[in-house]
Amino acid sequence: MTDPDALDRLAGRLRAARAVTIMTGAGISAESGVPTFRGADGLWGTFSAADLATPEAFARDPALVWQWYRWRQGIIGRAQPNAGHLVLARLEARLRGVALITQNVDGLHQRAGSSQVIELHGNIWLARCSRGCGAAPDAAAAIQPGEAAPPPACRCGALLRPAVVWFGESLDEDRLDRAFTASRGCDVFLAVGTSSLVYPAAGLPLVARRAGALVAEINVDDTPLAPHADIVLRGRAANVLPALEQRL
Ligand code: BV8
Ligand code: ZN
Repeated sequence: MTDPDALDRLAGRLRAARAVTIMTGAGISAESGVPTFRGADGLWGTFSAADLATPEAFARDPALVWQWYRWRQGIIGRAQPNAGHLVLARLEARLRGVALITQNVDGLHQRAGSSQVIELHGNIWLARCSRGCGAAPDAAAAIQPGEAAPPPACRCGALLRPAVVWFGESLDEDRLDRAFTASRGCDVFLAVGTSSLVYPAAGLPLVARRAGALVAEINVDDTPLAPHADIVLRGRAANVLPALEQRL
């Protein structure tokens, strides 16, 4: 059971806040049936995200990388936003100055009704040119029936790639700037369902803390962020977020 005093404390600070920044990771989509990256149900058996979510893996075997992303699209396409996603969407209207940053590429926050989502690591439903010819990201090309379909090609002849950020790749500067601005300018920073291992995202709560924000975490397990958080709520996001909303 999550600590009711901690829930009350966080609810009070959220109500009083002029600006609230929320950052989510794979844990918020776990109850929607989307595997997390580092959990026991980790993504895709013998392969790990570190093996496949890299430019090197794509250069070496684009068909395998596309197969992995189509397998994930299949799961995400059948998933529904869960109670945690829905609470965060409602908080936009209930609290002041809400910014939602996500490391997830599943698009479930948008399907839950969140309107301003900063997708730090991109979106699995978009494909872009692997040569960077400037062709607009192509949603249709990213979604082709069956995992075994060959990798889609750009009109310039190069392969299309999933429009996500791989390990060793820089994040989109504009999105990163907006995320840093939201972290520096908030009174409360709430991290939900992230292992706080992947940078630069994992550095954002510390940016908020240095700027004087209250930092809170919702997670089923311990994380490297917990010792730096003012409030730690141990529990599943789909349970803790509704309990928090009831106290607002
Ligand atoms: C970059 C998109 C500049 C693709 C992803 C050494 C030290 C520091 C940094 C580095 C280093 N070596 C390399 C780096 C940089 C590297 C990095 O941080 N590596 C880490 C692993 C050490 N970062 C990068 O490469 C980034 N780029 O830095 O550019 C640069 C350039 C060149 C060279 C160096 C630097 C790019 C990072 C983005 C990678 N792309 N995904 C795709 O999705 O396919 S990362 C991937 O991990 C996902 O985006 C995911 O969102 C992200 C973070 O994982 P989480 O979301 O936290 O998920 P995870 O499974 O880990 O944890 C789930 C959590 O939920 C757990 O805590 C669990 O307890 C909890 N949970 C589970 N169920 C629930 C729950 N909580 C609540 N309720 C539940 N029900
Ligand atoms: Zn192209």
